[in-house]
Amino acid sequence: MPRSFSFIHLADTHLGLNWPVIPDIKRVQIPAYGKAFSYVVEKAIEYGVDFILHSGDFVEHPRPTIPALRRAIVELRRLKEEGIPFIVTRGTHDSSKEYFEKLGGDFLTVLEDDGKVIYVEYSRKRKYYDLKIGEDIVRIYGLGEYGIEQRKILNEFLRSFSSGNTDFRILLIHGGLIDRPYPVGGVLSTADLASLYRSGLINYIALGHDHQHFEYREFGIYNPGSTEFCSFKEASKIFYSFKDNELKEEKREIREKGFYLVEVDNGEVHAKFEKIPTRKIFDVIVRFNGASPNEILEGMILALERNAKDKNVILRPVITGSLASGYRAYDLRLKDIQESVDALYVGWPVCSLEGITSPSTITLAKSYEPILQEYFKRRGYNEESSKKLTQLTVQIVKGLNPSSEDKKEKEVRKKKVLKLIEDFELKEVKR
Ligand SMILES: [Mn+2]
Repeated sequence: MPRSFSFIHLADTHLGLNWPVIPDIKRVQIPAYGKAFSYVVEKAIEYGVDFILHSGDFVEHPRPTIPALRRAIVELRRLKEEGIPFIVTRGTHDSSKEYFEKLGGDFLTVLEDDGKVIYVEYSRKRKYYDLKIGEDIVRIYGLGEYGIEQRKILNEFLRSFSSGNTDFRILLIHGGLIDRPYPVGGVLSTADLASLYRSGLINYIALGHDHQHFEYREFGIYNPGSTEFCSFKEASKIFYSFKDNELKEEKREIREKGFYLVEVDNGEVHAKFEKIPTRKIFDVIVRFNGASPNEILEGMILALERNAKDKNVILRPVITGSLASGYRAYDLRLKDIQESVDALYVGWPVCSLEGITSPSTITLAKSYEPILQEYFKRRGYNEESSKKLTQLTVQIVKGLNPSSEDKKEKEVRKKKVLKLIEDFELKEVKR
C-alpha cells in the first residue's frame, strides 16, 4: 500500500503560441503562454510536490521558436534544481508530421537528452518510468497522440500490460473522448478508460489534448485542459438580449484555466483543480429580434463597452437572433463594431442570424464587380475592356467554385474554365 505523495498534472501549455495575432511587436502574445507555464512551475516548487506530469502539447511547434525554447529551458532548469522530475508524453504539436523531420526524434527527445524531462511514450524504448518515492514505486506510462489509431494502440498497450512490482500506476494519454459535448478528434470513449480504472490496472488517468477542463472522478479520469486560452472556442461566454434599445444580460458561462494538484494518501486520490491567472477572453453574444443594421451596431457597442472596462480583455462580438426584413447580412457594419471599443484585441464579429444563409458565389461576385471594374480602369484599361476583364474574372471564380463535391463535375468545370481563358480575346482588351 502506498503511503503518501503528491504531484501536479498539467497539459497543453503550447509554449510559443501567439494567439491572437496582434500586428504590433510590443503586444505579441507569446509570453502569455510562458507565464502560465511559469506559474505552474512556481506552484510545484511552493507545494514541494514529488513530481510533475504533462500530458502533451508542451510546445506549439515541433521545432520550437526561440522564445519557446528559452522558456522551456529556464523553467525546466528551476525544476531540476529543486529535484522535481518532469514526466511528459508526446502531443499533437510536439513532433513533426514531416517524414524526414522524424529522424533523430522530436523536441522532447532533445530535452530528455539534456536530462530536463523524462519522456515516456509507448512507441519508444522508454514506455514507462518507475519513480521511487520512499518505499513506494509509482509507475507512469505514456500513450501519446495516435489520431484515429488511438484505440488500436490502447488495445496493444493492454495486451502487453504488466504492472510489475508497483504500488501506484498512472497513464498519460494525449487524446480526446468521443462522448464529450465537443469532441476534438477523439476515438476513445469514457467507457474505454473507465474500465482501466475499475479493473485496478491504472489508478490515475492523466488526459491531455481537449483544451476544455473536465473530469470523471468516479472513473479516475482527469483532463486539466490548456494552461492558457488558445482560441475563441475556449472563451467565456456572456449572453445578452437587445430589445427596445435596452441591453439585458441573460447568463454567463465563465471558463477558467488551471492544473491539478493531486495528493495520494494510502492509495486514495485527492485531486484539486487550481486556477491559473490567465488573460480574459470573452465571446460577447447579443440576441436581436428583427433589428436594423443600425440597431445591431448600437446593441453590439453597448455590450462590448460593458466588457471593455478592463482594457486588457480579448473580445469577440457574436450577433444572433434576426435581422429586420429587407436587410442582408452584408448590410451589417461589422468593421464599425470591431473598431468600436478599446481592448487588447477585438476579433472579427461572428454573425449567426436566423434565416440568413451565407451569400452565394453569384451575389458575392456581383458585389465584387464594381471593385474589379474600378481596379482594371485604374490599371489603364478602357471602360469596355475593364468590363470584359471583370466578366472573365467573375466567370473564373464561379467556375472554380462548384457547389458539388462530385469529382467528375469538378473536372468538367475545370475544363470549361480553361476553355474560357483560351477563348478570351486578349487582342480586344485595350489600354
Ligand atoms: Mn493542444
